[in-house]
Amino acid sequence: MDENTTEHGGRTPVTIRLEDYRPPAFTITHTELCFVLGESGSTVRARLHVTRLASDATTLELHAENMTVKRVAIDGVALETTRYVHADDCLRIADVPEQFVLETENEIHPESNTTLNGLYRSRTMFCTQCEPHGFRTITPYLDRPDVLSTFSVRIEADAAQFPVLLSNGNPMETGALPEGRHFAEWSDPFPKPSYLFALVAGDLERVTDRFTTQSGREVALHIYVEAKDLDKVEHALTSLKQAMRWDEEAYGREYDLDLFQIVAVDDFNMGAMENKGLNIFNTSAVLANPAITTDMRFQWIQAVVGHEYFHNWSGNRVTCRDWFQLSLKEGFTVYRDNQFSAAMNSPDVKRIEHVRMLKSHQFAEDAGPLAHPVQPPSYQEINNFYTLTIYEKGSEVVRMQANLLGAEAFRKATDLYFDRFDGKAATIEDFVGCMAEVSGRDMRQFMNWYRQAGTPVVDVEDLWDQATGTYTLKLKQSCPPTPEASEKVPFVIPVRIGLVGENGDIAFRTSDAPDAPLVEETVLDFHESAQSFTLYGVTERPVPSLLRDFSAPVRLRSHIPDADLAHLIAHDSNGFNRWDASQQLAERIILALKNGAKDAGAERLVEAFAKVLSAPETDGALVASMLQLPSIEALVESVAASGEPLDLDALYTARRQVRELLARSLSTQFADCYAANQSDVAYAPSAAQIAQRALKNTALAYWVAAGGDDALAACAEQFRAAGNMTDTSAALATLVNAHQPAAGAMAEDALTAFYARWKDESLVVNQWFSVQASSQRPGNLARVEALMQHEAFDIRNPNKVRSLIGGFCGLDPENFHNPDGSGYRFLREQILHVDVLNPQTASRLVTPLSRWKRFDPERQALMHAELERLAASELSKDVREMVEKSLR
Ligand code: B3K
Ligand code: ZN
Repeated sequence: MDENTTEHGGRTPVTIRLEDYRPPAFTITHTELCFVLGESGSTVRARLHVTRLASDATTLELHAENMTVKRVAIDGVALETTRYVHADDCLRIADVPEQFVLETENEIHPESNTTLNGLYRSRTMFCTQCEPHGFRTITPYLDRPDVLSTFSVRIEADAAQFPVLLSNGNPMETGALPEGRHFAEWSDPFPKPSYLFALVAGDLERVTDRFTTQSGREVALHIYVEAKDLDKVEHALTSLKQAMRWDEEAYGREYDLDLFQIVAVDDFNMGAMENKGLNIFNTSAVLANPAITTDMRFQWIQAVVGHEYFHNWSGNRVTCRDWFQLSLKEGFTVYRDNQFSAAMNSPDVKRIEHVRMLKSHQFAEDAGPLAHPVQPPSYQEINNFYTLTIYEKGSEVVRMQANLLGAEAFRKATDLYFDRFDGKAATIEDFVGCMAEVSGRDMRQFMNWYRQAGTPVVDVEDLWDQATGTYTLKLKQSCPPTPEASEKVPFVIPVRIGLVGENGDIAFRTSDAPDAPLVEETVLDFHESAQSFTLYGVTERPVPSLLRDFSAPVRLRSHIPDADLAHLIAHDSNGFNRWDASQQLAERIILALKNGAKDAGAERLVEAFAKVLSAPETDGALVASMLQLPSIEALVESVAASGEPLDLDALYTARRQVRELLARSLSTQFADCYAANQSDVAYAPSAAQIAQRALKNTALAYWVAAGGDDALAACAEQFRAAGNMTDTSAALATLVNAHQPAAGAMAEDALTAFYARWKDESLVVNQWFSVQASSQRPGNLARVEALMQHEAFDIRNPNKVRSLIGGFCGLDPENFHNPDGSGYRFLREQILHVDVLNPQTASRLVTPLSRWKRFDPERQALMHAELERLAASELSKDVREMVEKSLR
């Protein structure tokens, strides 16, 4: 009964395959819904205008989960119960005509729905989450993305408790009903799949604004929040208007309805959802003001508001044919939100943040048992496929196409895509087909990025011949085996490079023709297993600046000497590659120390950092990024890729040693930098101010790590006096992780004061949980276990689960990896607790355990045993798929 099979799984997992995709046998052209919302149970009446598409189909099969079907009628005539069967999550109706109106009435229980999927209660309000399969728990339907219908919706509810009643599209009638109830009607003229349906009923306040589109249409913008949050809406509203303008300018995409609504909801499984005309947001992804929100969060909110808005074209107007095409909308939309964030902020730093995340987390996913291609060939539970690979690698794959085509052709190709598939359900092949058609490029080999999992490895050797002035790069590519395939065919890898000489970039020629122009950068079209590229006119010894801006999501291995990396840190014209060189050099030193090297050459990093700190022309945010050492996750992946066994304890120690060495050697510079970046200008989340605070707080953390009491005192003073959450929370995190003897008591006082000040701001309490959960103090599990009992912790709220449980297992997982196995046991227990309530949130918690093969034999055995214990427990389909795949 899924889009690909007529088999029903029940409790045994069924694998759904892309190759089994069949177009729908029936479609629904118009959907009329009436919701009667109640305290215990709600009624849904539907009138579906159905048309048969496959001439031999006589039985209509609708998805229908977790509901009681009360009535079924065709064209106004109620059906005998012999004409239909509701079993195995499917409503089957025999002998249906070619075109008809199907009426159904069913009962559901949002008030006891803790899954946060379908229609549910979040505190005082009703709301929905339908992507990907929530709608089938609301009313019987063809709940698949290639069935697109217009919708008319009527909502009836108690008027005092739920004064605001919202759905997609345009508001129609409202009115009073007997017994203190009222109703509202909505109509959405744009055909959409059911996953984009939304309903909200609650006691909400509205902030309004307006936007004039490029063609002069007026759009009303409404953001709904609880009354106490009215002072936290401005940033989202500004971000929305920026996003609307940017999409017009960058992609020529204009908003289509007269109304755009956002609702903030406390209990939500992810960041936000792009329902047509009625986006629903996790409060954490929309509410902000300087007192409660950090700079990073301000920027993230801007990106999420943009992302959901951009879906109106890449997702809603053009949707996905089936869920194997998920990256069609998600990869493309992440690419669009990255471009938007880069345009609004520091482009280098935005790129760095994205690549840092990709290398720490997506590379790990791509190298582990849960690796899958950007277009997966199969799944059991589609909710498990909202992954970093679909989103972030998917975005890199779109980015490569944009760069291969160049800005102008890419814009033509996206115009063609949006025009050709408007109002339709498309595939990844349709998207890439537009790229090929516009550019005339053969994209067949490029499709390997969508069909093969794994991070390609590129090995580089180079040779400079001073006599001939030629510089030759020999590149080899390989890709480790992943669950879907052990043999890989070559990828198309665009390698953007420049050459850096003594005083900056060197110009060169890409051919030996005498009239070939001099260039400072080129993109190598690397698509065979091994290829050589020669550059001409290189008369000065070059240091190669490879894979500029991370032009392809690959792991690059070169033998550039340490001294040359240090040269790149100081002189590369490409800001991203300056950062990348700093990371490579730091990584080399950390790994050498881990392996017991007497002289790891750490002074070189100290010198390089000293230069960076004293280079006033560099963007402060870029300096702050360069000073950040590679994450433990990224280091673990590098060790694994090198084939060496991992000694995690030695790795932690080595990373700490490098950090402390930098802190001690440069403590005066860090103190000066901290002082120089103080400011009493009124807070704004502007790129310039964010850069300054990032640098100041990075310097503070190093200065404190140098061990002095003056630094600790400055940190405590910042915590006490800070006028914004960025400075407050940076000081708090630094205090919590400081090593000075006095730090423990100071951190406790700060934590107590922080909670007392912010206990009524749920989003701030999340930060309070996560700073404690990720503390690197030994024995931190006891604190986390105690916090699980805290009055502010609520296991039903995904934000709280992510802050506390996710914070302990994810941000700096040293305590999670305690060799006594206590962290692993704790996680298993929490997965089981959460799974009973909310399988989607529980399933995400499995990820840290899925990485078990990365670690030493003792840890492997402990992690494996917890996975085995999970596998032997009663599990949701979501968690079972993650656990079983992790064990393979
Ligand atoms: N499309 C939604 C994600 C839905 C996740 C369902 N488990 C949000 C987004 O990517 O914009
Ligand atoms: Zn999305």
